[in-house]
Amino acid sequence: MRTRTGFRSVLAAGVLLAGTASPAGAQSMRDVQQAAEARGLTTADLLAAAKTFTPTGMKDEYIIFSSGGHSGQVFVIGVPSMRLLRTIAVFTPEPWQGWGYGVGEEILADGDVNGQPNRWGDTHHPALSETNGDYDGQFLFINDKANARVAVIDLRDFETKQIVKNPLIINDHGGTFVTPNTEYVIEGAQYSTPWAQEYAPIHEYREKYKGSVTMWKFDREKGRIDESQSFAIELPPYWQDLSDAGKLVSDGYMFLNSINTELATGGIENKKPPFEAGVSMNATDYLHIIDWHKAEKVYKAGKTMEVNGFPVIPLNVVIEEGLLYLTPEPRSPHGVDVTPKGDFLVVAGKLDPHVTVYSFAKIKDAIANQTFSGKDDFGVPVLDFDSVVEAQVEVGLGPLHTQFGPDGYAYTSLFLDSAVARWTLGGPYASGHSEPDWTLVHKTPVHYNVGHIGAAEGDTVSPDGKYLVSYNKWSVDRFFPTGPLLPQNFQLIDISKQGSEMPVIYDMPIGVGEPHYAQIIKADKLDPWTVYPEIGWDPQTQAVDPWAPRPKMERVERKDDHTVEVYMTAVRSHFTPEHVVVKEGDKVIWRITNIERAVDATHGFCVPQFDINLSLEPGETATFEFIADEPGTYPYYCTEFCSALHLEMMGYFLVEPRE
Ligand code: K7E
Ligand code: CUA
Repeated sequence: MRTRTGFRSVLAAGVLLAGTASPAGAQSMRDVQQAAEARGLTTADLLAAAKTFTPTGMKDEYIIFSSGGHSGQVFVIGVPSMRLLRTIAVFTPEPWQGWGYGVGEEILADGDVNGQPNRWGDTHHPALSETNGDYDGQFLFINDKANARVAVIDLRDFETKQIVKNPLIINDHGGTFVTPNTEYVIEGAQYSTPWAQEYAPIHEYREKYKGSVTMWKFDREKGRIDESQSFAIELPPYWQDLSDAGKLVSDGYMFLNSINTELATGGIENKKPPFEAGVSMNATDYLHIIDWHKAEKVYKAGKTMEVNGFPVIPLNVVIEEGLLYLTPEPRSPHGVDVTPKGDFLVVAGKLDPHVTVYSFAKIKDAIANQTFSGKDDFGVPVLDFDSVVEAQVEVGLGPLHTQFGPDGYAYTSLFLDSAVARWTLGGPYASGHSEPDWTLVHKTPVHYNVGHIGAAEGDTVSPDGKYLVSYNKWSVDRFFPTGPLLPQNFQLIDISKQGSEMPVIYDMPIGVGEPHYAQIIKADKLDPWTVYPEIGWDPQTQAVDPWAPRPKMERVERKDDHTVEVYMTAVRSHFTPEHVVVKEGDKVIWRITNIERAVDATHGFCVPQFDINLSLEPGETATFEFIADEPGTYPYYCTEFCSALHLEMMGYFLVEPRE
């Protein structure tokens, strides 16, 4: 709340500074004072502004890659300015980038679900590619929860290169996450269903409905997921949820939490317990501990079954080979996050005010010594809870997700408290901070109902600290009300100081989607192209297209009675050719190259009536096809205001009627 004390402290600070400065300095200090006073700003506000205000030309130190929720896209945001730099079109067509209107359609179509186009996605968990457990800035992966799809984005041009549809499952949620050298992109399932979209009545849940995790092999050379080297692991029909890969000491393992170990099937309309009650009936669910190194060997040894053409290690083999162990997790668990050294796993129970910290060393011992408290209903050994837990830290209400700093601090989002908790990791981390081990240090209120949080490089082997962003679900009263649909609120928190100083320093309304997780990478780890490497570059293959039109080769060529090929170039401020004449019913194969080499000299290209809309970045070539089935006279034009004579950058597409 703003009080008059705020104004007075601005004045006091101003007077203090003014007293020590030159006359010109004193005048500008008075100007600052006046401007602050006029807007009711406190000294804390001025300090926050000094930490975040980014004058023209200054670049951000970190870059956020944020999921876009059911917008199906990814957002790129600078830190500390909190400016939205770009959207990356992924599962949803996007006109500004020309994604899905002549270009990108084949990649989008690879994500079709049994031949049915689904031109949106529900993106939750972006994962940057890693080398030795650290972000390497090369690729970004993201899931679509609604249709169990995974997309690959190349960070040389920030464009989607591949979408794969999981052939086994309908939804995913425990992904994407990568193994420490991006050997695999992990996609855990969510709501159990029979394999491959088959029908089975709900009363056959226990027998027919399946849990799973899919290991997508990533080919870094090709920059694509290699579906032919990928496999899945069958799990009990729990609802596998968020997952994380082990690193350093726990490399070779992965961890998935789960809900609905009750196997609840809902049915409130038939007086059955509703899902929300049925799924949270038990005091504990199961953390899944999976040895993926071993699973890879089992897959390569061929101990798999084929489901819908995809290799799956069946649950009985999973158990026999010792690939999977469970251990209890308290009260509706959600996140599981591996500490930077890989030695502990932090699990938050949404209905438990504690986070539970598991020791990986204790897990290994319990597996070696078979310290089981029993087996689950499907025969999977359950590691004794007390034998594997290191600590339980009371952090507050509704804990969800945890991130890490470089100084032995962990941060957990508290959905119900609307706060971010800072607490201390124990053991080898104790030297980094002055507080005792495993203790809540501070809570910073956020606005409101935080889901995920992201710290700078906060889930790598070497977190940076400095900044943490609270990805809040609700903004309520923070901004001008944009009708009943309000933006979410990303709040930047300064975590550079130890102890209880952890202020919110910026609010960013995010009115373009409903993000979940986001990762924050040091900007200097990214090395994107400013123009495509050579003229005639095809971003879909990341290579020069031999068919790309070049200057002096522009033409309209009739191939046969029903096919016409167009070879076109674009440069400020004309397309060549400027007349394209075809006959009604012709198939038109249109190739166009932006031959510019200047940074940011992007041309757009649209053909009305035929739903063609491209963005051609410097050097880029694109090919699209359509049937000219509507005779008429259609101006095509450049949609990017590229030059003083941009309005003149046009031509006529003439479709002659056939007799
Ligand atoms: Cu907590 Cu889908 Cu990661 Cu949303 S999930 S918040
Ligand atoms: Cu090219 Cu406008």
